[in-house]
Amino acid sequence: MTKNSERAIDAKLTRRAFVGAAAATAAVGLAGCAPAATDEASAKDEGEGLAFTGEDEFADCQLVYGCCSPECQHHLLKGYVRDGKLVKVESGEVNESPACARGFARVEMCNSDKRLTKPLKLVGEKGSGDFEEITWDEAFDLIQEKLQYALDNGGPKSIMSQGGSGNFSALTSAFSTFVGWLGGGTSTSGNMCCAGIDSGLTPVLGQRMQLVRNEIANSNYIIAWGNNPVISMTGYFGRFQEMMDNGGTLCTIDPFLSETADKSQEWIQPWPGTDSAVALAMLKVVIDEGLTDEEYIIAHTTAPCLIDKKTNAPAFADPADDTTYQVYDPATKTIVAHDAAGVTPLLSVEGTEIANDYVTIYDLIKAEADKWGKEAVEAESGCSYDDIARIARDYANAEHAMIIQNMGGYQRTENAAYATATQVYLALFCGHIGHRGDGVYDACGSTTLVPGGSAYEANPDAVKNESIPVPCFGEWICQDKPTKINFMWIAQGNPVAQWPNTNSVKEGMKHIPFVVKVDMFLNASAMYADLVLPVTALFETPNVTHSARSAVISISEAGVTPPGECKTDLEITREVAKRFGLEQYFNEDPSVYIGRVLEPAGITYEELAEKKGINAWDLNPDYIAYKDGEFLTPTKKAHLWVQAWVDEGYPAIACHQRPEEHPLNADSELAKKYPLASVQRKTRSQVHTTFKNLETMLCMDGHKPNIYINTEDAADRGIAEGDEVTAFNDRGEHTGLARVTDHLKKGVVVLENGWEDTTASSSSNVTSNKWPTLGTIHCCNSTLVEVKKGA
Ligand SMILES: Nc1nc2c(c(=O)[nH]1)N[C@H]1C(S)=C(S)[C@@H](COP(=O)(O)OP(=O)(O)OC[C@H]3O[C@@H](n4cnc5c(=O)[nH]c(N)nc54)[C@H](O)[C@@H]3O)O[C@H]1N2
Ligand SMILES: Nc1nc2c(c(=O)[nH]1)N[C@H]1C(S)=C(S)[C@@H](COP(=O)(O)OP(=O)(O)OC[C@H]3O[C@@H](n4cnc5c(=O)[nH]c(N)nc54)[C@H](O)[C@@H]3O)O[C@H]1N2
Ligand code: SF4
Ligand SMILES: [Mo]
Repeated sequence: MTKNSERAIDAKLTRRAFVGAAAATAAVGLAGCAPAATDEASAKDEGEGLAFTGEDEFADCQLVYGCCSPECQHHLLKGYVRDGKLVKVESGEVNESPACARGFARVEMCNSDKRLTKPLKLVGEKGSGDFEEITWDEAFDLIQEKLQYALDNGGPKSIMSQGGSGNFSALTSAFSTFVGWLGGGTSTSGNMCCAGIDSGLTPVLGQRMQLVRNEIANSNYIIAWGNNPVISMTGYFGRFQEMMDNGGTLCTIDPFLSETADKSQEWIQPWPGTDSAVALAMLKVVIDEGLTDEEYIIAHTTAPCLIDKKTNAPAFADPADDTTYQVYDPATKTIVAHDAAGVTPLLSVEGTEIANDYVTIYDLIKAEADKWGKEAVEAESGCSYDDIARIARDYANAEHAMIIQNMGGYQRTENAAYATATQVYLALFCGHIGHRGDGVYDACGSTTLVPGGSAYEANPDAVKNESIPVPCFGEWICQDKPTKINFMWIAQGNPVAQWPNTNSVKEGMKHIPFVVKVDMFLNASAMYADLVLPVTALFETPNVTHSARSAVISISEAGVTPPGECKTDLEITREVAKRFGLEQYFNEDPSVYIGRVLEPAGITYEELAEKKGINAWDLNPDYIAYKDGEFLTPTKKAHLWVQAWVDEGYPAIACHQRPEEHPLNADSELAKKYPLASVQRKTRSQVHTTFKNLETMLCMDGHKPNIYINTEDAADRGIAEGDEVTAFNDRGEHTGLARVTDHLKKGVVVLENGWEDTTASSSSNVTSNKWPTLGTIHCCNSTLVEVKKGA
């Protein structure tokens, strides 16, 4: 007999509901995994099996469309509504890939009895959970009073408005626009997600966003570098499978046997935070064995451009114009403009008559790669050189090859900017960018294909104040640095659970006199707020998603009756704005704001309202990222020497720098005390903390966090499979169940992202909040811990 957890709960599946296992999960949405529901199902299973009854039990329902838009794949979902209640969810018709179990769990999310229904005012200490219900009028009065206090006692810069990854739809962030109209508040800097791409790829290629997802199946060799698309890009993993079915190879670089590594033909396990050494070693193989695409490098990158040895900076023809790179023309033995017609410049000027004064950028990159020969890279990464060299050759020799970076876990390591950039160097040196089946990939969506507009009019005169780097949040807030923060508004994010070093974040929250949290649930951040406001959920909120994660532009309709007194983010902002005489910026009907977002793409509100979703590929069918080697930099070439890195105090050529918190720094006091490298992973039952509080999801992955530990490391600590264990360091503790495995590099433990201290124990209790780093990186995957048995 099938285990309860694996069985479809509702045996009476209709044809429409029977869209794979997902629909079964939709039915679970209302039932959860309560024994009563499963017992009933088991009776049905034994009696009727999964018979198709022919009845359409949802025929009487109204349909409502909505875009599932946490930081994920932004699927358009089709909801079935009966008597104002959401009863079923399916994947929308226009999606490029099927929606997932989390999307279907929106049934449980909408109907959850844990939903906030009324404004809550804190009456005890922050963190105590001691709240009392108040009316919206009282809530708005309180907000007005506290905002006025902030304006009178520190000005607009003493106000923070914090978003997050909970809802990427355009109308959600109204309050941040409102703070702009107050004059401009203080924001945070540093991307908690993928700062590696922001700081390592963007300056090289000129733009962060690239859409190469549609080319995955056309590739012959793909490296999933420190990311796990089976879980984090579920909808598109079929394309990787198709690539493999066509004879292509998937290679995963991950210290852990992730679900993707498990499906790959190649898997290497570097130490966390050593990916830049691995990439440079691969580059060395490619250069030494003549596998580079010289024609491409010369035509489309700054590799042949000259660096003046005296200044250590590019030899610009016009020092005031940083696009006037120069190269050496061997035909005329002269230095000429990088874009001079008919010139084939030298990639290396070693041994030429200008060698005393100049090197090329290529020479500098080669010197960096040369540091990572067999012995060095084996010692640093713990991987075999033969494996690294084979992967390098196979990648370079493949007709079409990709490096999938997405928003990979390696980007949440201290050297993430250079880890990303060295992978980009590798792709450029092999000419694997700008053609069908090629690419260096960062997750993206419709905004790459067609432009989008802003929903709300922003204050052009809003002051941009000094920001607070997220890793320093707690510390700076408590020191009133750079300014005293009097008021904080948090929507779409859950910083107490997701920002590094939870205890310091909690201290910061306590120090701010008035914190407002707008959410569907009383989560970890709401527990540290002075006022909690209930917001409407998907299917209850009008919105539009023209986004950075899906090629489909989607509408969100309000067809479900929200519980209690929930309001939309726009409605809440409108009322606050009214009290400050700024309601004119938020007074329109949502359809007007949706129309503004769509206008630059040539789409009207009415068209989207009718079609529900529009695939932007249809509007730009010939798009290929960096087609024909044209980049979005001022020179249109890929910039391999990066001034922005120098400006932050780091080298201009990407290199490997070992993270400070690392087991290889064996002499450091920290590594002696906390010898294990911990990294984080996403699971199928959450997008960060979103979904993780739903029974459906807890049934799927268990009610407690898993802590993966290598068999030998576990034995050394007397830990057995399933034991309750605690990962800890000076910052805090994270408790979970030991998963003892050989499929994890010795010396590394894997912690799960998305748990909150309100329901279990958050892994952010231990994560590193190191700062400064190049690009203000979230260093959660450069965290040392020790693990002990017991809670
Ligand atoms: N189901 C689900 N899907 C999601 C999300 C989610 O929370 N849940 N979140 C979305 C978002 S916002 C993001 S950013 C993406 C993240 O997508 P992924 O990057 O795929 O997710 P992670 O699980 O954080 O990390 C993937 C792998 O990185 C490995 N890793 C950690 N450190 C290192 C390192 O130093 N080097 C190498 N080579 N590997 C390392 C981990 O062992 C892990 O298996 O997923 C998106 N999709
Ligand atoms: N320990 C650890 N920390 C991490 C990571 C990790 O792997 N490990 N990953 C990092 C990454 S990659 C990312 S992207 C960040 C994500 O971190 P966050 O952006 O903080 O993500 P969530 O925890 O999902 O928070 C989203 C919140 O928005 C709420 N929400 C959803 N829709 C709406 C809406 O319409 N209106 C309002 N007002 N609220 C809404 C949800 O209920 C939820 O509370 O976390 C980072 N932090
Ligand atoms: S959670 Fe992500 S993958 Fe799942 S339906 Fe929503 S957007 Fe799609
Ligand atoms: Mo992320």
